[in-house]
Parts: sequence; C-alpha cells; structure tokens
Amino acid sequence: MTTRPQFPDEQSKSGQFERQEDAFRYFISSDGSTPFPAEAGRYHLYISLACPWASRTLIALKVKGLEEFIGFTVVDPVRDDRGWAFRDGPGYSHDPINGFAFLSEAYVASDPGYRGRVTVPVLWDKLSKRIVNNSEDDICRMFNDEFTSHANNTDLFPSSIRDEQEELSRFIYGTVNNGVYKAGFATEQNAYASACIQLFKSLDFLEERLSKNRYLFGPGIVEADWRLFCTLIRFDAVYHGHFKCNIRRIKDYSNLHGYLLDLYQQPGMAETVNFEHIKRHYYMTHEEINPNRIVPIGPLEDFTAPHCREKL
Ligand SMILES: N[C@@H](CCC(=O)N[C@@H](CS)C(=O)NCC(=O)O)C(=O)O
Repeated sequence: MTTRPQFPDEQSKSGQFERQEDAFRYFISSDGSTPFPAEAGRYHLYISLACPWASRTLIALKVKGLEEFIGFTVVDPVRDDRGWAFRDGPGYSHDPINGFAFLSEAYVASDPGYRGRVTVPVLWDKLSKRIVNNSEDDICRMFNDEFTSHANNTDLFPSSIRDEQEELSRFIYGTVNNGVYKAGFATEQNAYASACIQLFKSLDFLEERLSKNRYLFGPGIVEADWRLFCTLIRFDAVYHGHFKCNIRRIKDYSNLHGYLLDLYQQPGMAETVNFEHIKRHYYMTHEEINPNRIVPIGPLEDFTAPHCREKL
C-alpha cells in the first residue's frame, strides 16, 4: 500500500522523497563582479528557526559576526496550506522589511511565474527588491567569503581541507540532513527502510570519526560541523519519533552526543535553537504524518551538561 505523500511532485514511483532544486542562485560579490555587491544593510534573511537548512544560515551569520550588517526575520513555525507566514508571536514576527504576510510574496515578486515550493532560507535584496538566493549552501558560502570588509576572519571553509570538506558535506547532506527527510517522507516501506538504515550507517561512521577528533576536521569548527549540528540538535526531539528514525537516539552515541553539546555551547549558538518552534513546526505542519497534530511533551534534554570533549 502507498500512503499519501507530503509533496506529491517530489515523490518517485517507488515512494522515495526527491527534493526540488533551489530556484534562486544569484551571487553576492565582494569585488562588484556580480549585480549584488556585498554592502552593509542591503540584504535581509528570512528564516524559520524550525528549519535545519535555514538555521545553518543563521549560524553562519552569527559565527561570521554579520548580524549588524544583515538583518533577519523569523517566520511563524506552523505552516498551513498558504505556506510560511509572517505573524507576531514568541520568537517570530511580522515582516519589517516588505510587510509581506506570506513568504510566497517574496517568491512571486522575484519570479511572477514561480511554481515550486516556497522554502526558507531566503536572502532578500532590499535595493532591487528580489530574492538573491534561496540555497543555504550558497548563502553560507557568501557569508564566509564575500563580506570581507564586515565579517570576522573565522574561516568555515579552509582551503587546506577544501576537497575533503566538500566530499564529507555531500555525504552528510545526502544521508543525514536529507536522510531524515527521505525516511520521514517515504511512502513505501522499502523506501523508508533503506533511507533509515543508510542514515544510521552514516551516524555510526561519524561516531567513529568523532572518537579521534573533537570536530570533523580536527580542532577547528568548519561548515560541515554546523551542517551536521543542525540535524543532530533536532534528532531526538523530532526525527526519532516523527520521522521514525528510531534505531538509536543521538543520546545513545557517546561521541556524537558530546559533540552536539559542545557545538550547542559555542557562543551565541543556543540562541539559534528553539525547541518550541522545532517541535510545533514538524508535528503540526506535516499532517500526512501526524494527522492529530499533537506535539509531544518530551524528551527531557539538557544541552548545557558538560561535554568532556576538550581532551580530544
Ligand atoms: N534549500 C534546501 C531546502 C529548504 C527547505 O526545504 N526548507 C523547508 C523547511 S525545513 C521549507 O521551507 N519547506 C516549505 C514547504 O515545504 O512548503 C535544500 O535544497 O535542501
């Protein structure tokens, strides 16, 4: 039996979830080589604190010290059939830049014929009044490389590990970040099982890798770490139950769990995590998976506990 898919246009015949491509891929440049120069105060980020992809851009913004130069607005975590909306509530707000009621207005303003899914994150250009980019990978890269006159010199993409980081990031994206969605949005038992098994194989591999090094590439935190963090922090609260990724919890992995606490305790990072938004979003928005929209109370977790990773 095939169940109803969350996104019918992104479902293969064998029940696999196949994510749409990001639609807007313009680049901001520090040297004026593109129509979008890296000017302070010109760009604005629309995000959801529930979303792992969007949260990664907020993390990059903070890690690079760009908050003063690029503002951000958080959408209502609960999405209905009108898509992401701007409303005032705890941790989210109306849109102070354009007064949009729905994020779809930003997509239509940028491409009146846009027919795809309206997703976060969105990087908006206040001057040309359009979306520059809605790919979190591109946005993190631009924050790291292009705002050279404004950002600090933390390097999330060191050139010394360029190829290895790209390879590991692809692997984390395919089997972990998107792996939980492939399991959760599968509409056939086999599609679910293969995504779930691959996900845990990858977690086992990362657990082993993190037994030797404090972070994925040694003593310094890079983009691949934040990419993994965004899935790990949501794992026990939503992916384990809601997406049925329940072979183990992150709590059951000693290295991954310590690593997760360590990253959470980095300056400013706890502010990027909002479990109210995370749990309400997933459990209340995906009605195909959770029709009664009940949001679980647990799990009880203390991300401020000692992580004991300094010794590595
Ligand atoms: N850009 C990301 C995907 C971004 C994304 O799917 N964000 C979700 C939130 S977690 C979203 O906005 N979904 C809106 C929708 O499904 O209608 C990618 O290519 O992997």
